[in-house]
Amino acid sequence: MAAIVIDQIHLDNNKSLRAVYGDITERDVDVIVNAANSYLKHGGGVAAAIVRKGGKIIQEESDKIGFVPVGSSVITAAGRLSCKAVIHTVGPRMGEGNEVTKLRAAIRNSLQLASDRKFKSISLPAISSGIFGFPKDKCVKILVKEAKNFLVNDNNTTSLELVEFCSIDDETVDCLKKEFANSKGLLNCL
Ligand code: AR6
Repeated sequence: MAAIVIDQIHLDNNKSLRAVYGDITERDVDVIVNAANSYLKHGGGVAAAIVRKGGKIIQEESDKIGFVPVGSSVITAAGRLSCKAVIHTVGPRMGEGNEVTKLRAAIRNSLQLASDRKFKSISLPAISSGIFGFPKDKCVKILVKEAKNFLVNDNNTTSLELVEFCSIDDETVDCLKKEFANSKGLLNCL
């Protein structure tokens, strides 16, 4: 499937946010993010797609890591994927409590880990908003806000130049379109 860039926001500090309609396993970025569970058993959703395309090394390295608390992120090889690594971040399951705080942490920690590894570009899926049931529109708002804050606040330190949100889900893509339009409006008012 050929990816379509839906929209892009260029921040003042030469860093960018991008929304893409496509398969995250095919993105040409330094690192992609997997929406994982705490046991790193990549059985369904985007996790299964990543292991299917990248190969069993990703599941093997995940098994060596073992347990990851909700809101935290770890990194493995990318196998046959074109990116250099995969960051596995654990979002909350809807209903477990404190979901917004946990989702924000899951996003921030994946951006921080990418930055610690000196990566310049990252692609994230709509973490928690599939099998884990977090509302899609709220997820997208949190994704865009956290990424924007990270790029602006970590201006002097982060290696990241491009944060991309990638989705194959039509409803999520619509939410991304709206959120990017809203964010641009806000930026223009500054
Ligand atoms: N590219 C981009 N987005 C995708 C792709 C893809 N190839 N495949 C799915 N999505 P989910 P979660 C979208 O369920 O809610 C797994 O079993 C999907 O449409 O993958 O955090 C894990 O092992 C949705 O919008 O993640 C965990 O147990 C978004 O990615 C659990 O699911 C996230 O959906 C995690 O559930």
